[in-house]
Order: sequence, then structure tokens, then C-alpha cells
Amino acid sequence: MKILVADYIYTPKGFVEYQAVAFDEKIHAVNSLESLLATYPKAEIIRTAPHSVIYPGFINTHVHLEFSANKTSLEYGSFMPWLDSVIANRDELMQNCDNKMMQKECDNMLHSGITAFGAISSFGTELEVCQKIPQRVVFFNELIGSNAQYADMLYGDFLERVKASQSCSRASRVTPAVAIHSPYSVHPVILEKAVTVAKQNSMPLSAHFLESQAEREWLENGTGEFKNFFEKYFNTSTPVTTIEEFMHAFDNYPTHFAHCVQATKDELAYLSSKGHSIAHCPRSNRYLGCGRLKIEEIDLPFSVATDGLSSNDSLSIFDELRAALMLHNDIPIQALAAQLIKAATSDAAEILGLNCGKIEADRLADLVVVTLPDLPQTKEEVALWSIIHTKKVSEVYIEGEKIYGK
Ligand code: MCF
Ligand code: FE
Repeated sequence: MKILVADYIYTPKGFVEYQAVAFDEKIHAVNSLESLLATYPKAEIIRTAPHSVIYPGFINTHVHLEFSANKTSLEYGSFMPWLDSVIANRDELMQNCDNKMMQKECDNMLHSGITAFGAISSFGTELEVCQKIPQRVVFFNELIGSNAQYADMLYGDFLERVKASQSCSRASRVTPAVAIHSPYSVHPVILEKAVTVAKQNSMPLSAHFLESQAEREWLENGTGEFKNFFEKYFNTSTPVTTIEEFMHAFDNYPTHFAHCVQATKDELAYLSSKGHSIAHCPRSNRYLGCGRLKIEEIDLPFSVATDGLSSNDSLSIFDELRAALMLHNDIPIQALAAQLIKAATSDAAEILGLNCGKIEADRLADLVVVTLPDLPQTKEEVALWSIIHTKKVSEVYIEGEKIYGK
């Protein structure tokens, strides 16, 4: 048993002062050091640096590791030019992205406090790295293919990748999962089959949805920038599905939808009524010119995610949280900070079906220590100061084992 002591602990009841956490692989109790020592007299006491806060490990629910080679190759600013640049540069970006590069980005995530993430995998090339790293990975095998002619072949390839991710050992902490790329890029016949695979195997399910204005226009009217795109690359000129039809395909299975920036209030209410959730990617949305998700208006659970380096500049969760503070500039900042911390911990864990994300008894002991440069004036300010000041966390524990720190 270990007992970790800090000035503050982030618990489901908020920040508590002068307490400690007792844990082995799982969390056993949160209480004063004296009472914990009375129960666990042989426990190892770990004292954190002054002005430290213990958080549950942060969870980045949506990231594309395979695109980690992008620095300046892809065009940022507007969605369709970006997508064109993905088509033009994808092969080279994939070639330049080796295990070493993906491993480095996983380390960067770890140092920012990310102990679990959802990897959206187009080709399965990051599976080896995801098995080696200490973090928990929900491995979302992506299905893509709008052209009926190639759909069966692409679906077969998808099934092979699902199988490979299912054969990972328990020790690897990889959970196999399914990702539907998007309503514009997946044919409804294979979409339905893939949703069935997720359901039958109780796998987490995710999809990009209503990210750009161009996507909305294409799905609603079959016009706009996507028309040129499909004519140019795929020799088609009509969308394969509608917004309604796409949403209905997920009616009976809670799904994690990335972006949803262009969804209407009615669509968001519908998603909420079916138990779905949103991966909110503030920097990705800003960099691709997609707009702002109105988080103050939504009543469905959301996480905060980095997306890939294909539409971002880092995979740090704290960089993302700082960006969210700036993007949602009309929301009172203390309340926003508290909401964002919850979104990136307990809400994210619930969305991905992981037994972590909360510092309470019986949760897996995935913990991080954030050390502030000075003591906050009140505990109501701890969330904001943590987001503002943290570039790297000072300690990381996964399932009770120290992975990073002094
Ligand atoms: O989330 C961002 C923007 N929206 C859609 N797709 C991607 C994102 N980052 C990477 N992608 C990938 C996606 O997984 O780009 C490809 C897919 O494989 C786009 S379709 C050619
Ligand atoms: Fe994405």
C-alpha cells in the first residue's frame, strides 16, 4: 500500500485539503494521513512537493497518432483545403511516422498527465506502440469507404484490424474499439455492419460528425465544396447518407461523436436523448476553421481532446485546456476551468467505459501530481491555476505504479 500526500486532492466532491490517498493497484481510501496510517500502518508514505494537487490521470479521448509526422505539411485555416492537403500528403506523412515518433508523442502525452487515450487508427500502424506504452489505450479501428464498389474490401480490412487489436494481452491495457470515420465517407451498408460488430462485442464506438460547414451543406443539399472534392477524387456527386439517417444508425448504442460543431440544437438534443457524448477538440476546430462548439448550450457529456497532430500543434492535455479557456471567452473562467477538469477526467472515463478518472475507493489508481508555483488563495481557484500553470505534471502513477516523476 502507498499513501500519497498533497496540499489538495481533486475528488468527486471537489478539491479537498490536508488529505491523502491510499492505493495499491486500486484506490482504497481518501482521508487524513493519520487515519490512513491507522488503517495501513505499513504503507509507504510519499510526500509531494509543496503546492501540489493530486488529480486522477487525464484522458484524451480522441487522437490520431499515425499523423504525428505533420508539422507544416497540412494546410490549416479551412476544412476543405485541409482535407485536400491530407489526400495529397497522407502517404508521405505515414511513411515519415515511425514507432519512435509515435512513442515520443505518447511520452509527451504522459508528461502532460494523460494516463489513458482513445487512439483513432486508420491503418493499425500504431498498435505495436500502443501495446508497449504504460497508458491505457482504447484502440478505435477506423472504418472508411463511401464507394459501394470498394466497400466490402475496406470492410474486410477493417475486420482484420479489429481482430489484431482484440488479440492484445491484458497487460497491454489496450481495449479494442470501433470508429466510423464520418457520415460523408462511410457507406451506410458497411456502417451498419460495423455498428453491429461494436454492439456484439460491447466495444466503445466513435465517429467524426458535423465538423465543418461544408460537411453540413453536403449532407443536407449535396452541394458546396464537398461536391468538387467527391467529383475530383471519387467520381461521385451525391452524398451516401443524410444527417438523420446517420444519427439513426447509432440509436441503440451510446457513441462518442467528435466535433459536432455544426450540429443544431435539435440534433444535439437528439444525440443527448440517445445517451451519446461529444469529443470537444477546441484547437483542432479553430485550426481547421470549423467554428466553436457551444459547450454552454449542450446538455450531453463531453470530453476535451487534442485530435491528432494532423490538426494541432501538440498532444498535451494542458495545452488543450488552456486553448479551451481562450476559445470560450464568454463563459466565466473559474466555472469553465472546473468544468474542463471534470470533462478531461471523470466524464472522459465514463465515456470510454474505463474504471478510472475519479479519486475514490475501487477506482484504478491512475493518478497524476500537478505542482503549482505557489499556493492558491482558495480551493475554488485550484482548477484554474492548474490549467494556467501546468506545462508538465510532476508525477504519474498508472495502476498504482510510478511511471514518471522524481
Ligand atoms: O479529426 C480530424 C479532422 N476530421 C477528420 N479526420 C481526421 C482528423 N485528423 C485526422 N483525420 C484522418 C481520418 O482519421 O484523416 C483522414 C481519416 O483517416 C481523413 S479522410 C481522407
Ligand atoms: Fe479526429
